[in-house]
Amino acid sequence: QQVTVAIVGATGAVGETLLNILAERKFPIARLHVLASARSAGSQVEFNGRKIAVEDLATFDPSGVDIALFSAGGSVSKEFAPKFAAAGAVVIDNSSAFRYDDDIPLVVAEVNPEQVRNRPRGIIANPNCSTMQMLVALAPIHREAGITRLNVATYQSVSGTGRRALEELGKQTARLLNFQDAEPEVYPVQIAFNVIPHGGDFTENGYTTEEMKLVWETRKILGDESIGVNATVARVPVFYGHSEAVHIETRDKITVERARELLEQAPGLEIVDERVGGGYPTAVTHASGQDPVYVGRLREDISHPRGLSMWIVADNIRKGAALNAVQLAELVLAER
Ligand code: A2P
Ligand code: 11C
Repeated sequence: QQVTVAIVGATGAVGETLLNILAERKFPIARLHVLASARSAGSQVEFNGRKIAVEDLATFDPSGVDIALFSAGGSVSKEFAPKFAAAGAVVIDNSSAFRYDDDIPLVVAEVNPEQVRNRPRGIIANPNCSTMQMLVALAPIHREAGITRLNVATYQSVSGTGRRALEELGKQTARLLNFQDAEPEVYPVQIAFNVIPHGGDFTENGYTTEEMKLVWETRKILGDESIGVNATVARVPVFYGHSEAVHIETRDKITVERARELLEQAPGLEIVDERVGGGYPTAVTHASGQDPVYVGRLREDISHPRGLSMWIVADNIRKGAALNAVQLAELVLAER
């Protein structure tokens, strides 16, 4: 049965990928509305080889929309997602606007899919990209051995910040290679040829919002408020694909062999773990443009009796955002 779908933020980095993934997965669309701000209303986006005119969200009537995929930032979601839900749509929201509300499910398709049904407000939240990819890998280990604490350092690509950041990295790189100066605009300091230990905004405890998302979202999705999470988020000059060095401590000892066995069976995940040069996943060689979460560098922590270390990489725009949103939409459709 075919449904009416609206994409809010269709001209953005995630919006474009949402359109591609809906087409790739042959999502049963009867009618598609592509929405953005008045700035781009009237321009066109491509869907399945066709051009579709962008409509202005501010004046759009949501009645008749079955599923709305929002990716236009938190303030747009706060204002418009409840209106779409009130008009009868199931909203899948990629922003952080509702993620931490108790009556909003926060769902990774491979980890807690049953939670999509639990949506009294008609809104389902899509997790942040860095939490998403980490939990596809950690959930199977948590179920078996109980993760008590984890340390994660992220290496996040600029596409996570949006289209303007993709342009900034390209332009700065070209200018610097031509001996011109590169004034930062999107990021507080130069991103080309640099690493910036900062994502989101600073909070009172010295961590940034991007770091605290890893804390709050991990606990909510795994349903365990006792897990200790210590995160450092860095932005790196990579276009697509977030990488993460993750160190976990478990309640029960788990060997690297057993962890590999569990991950081999885990959905949405591929292991690339040869202990030779290039025998590990990277953003460019594996993740960019691909659906799976890739895990490599699996090893037992030599400094802790129940510790494991690993390297987790995924395309932040695909599994980290658009793909999971479409998977959630598929779960909603399957209820019908
Ligand atoms: P627009 O093209 O009209 O600015 P990105 O994260 O890649 O920068 O994309 C953000 C997306 O959110 C774009 O599609 C952008 O549309 C959309 N957007 C931003 N602000 C609004 C708004 N106030 N109303 C509707 N869409 C918005
Ligand atoms: C980044 N994770 O890479 C962010 C982008 O909470 O959904 C997505 C922000 C969010 O900057």
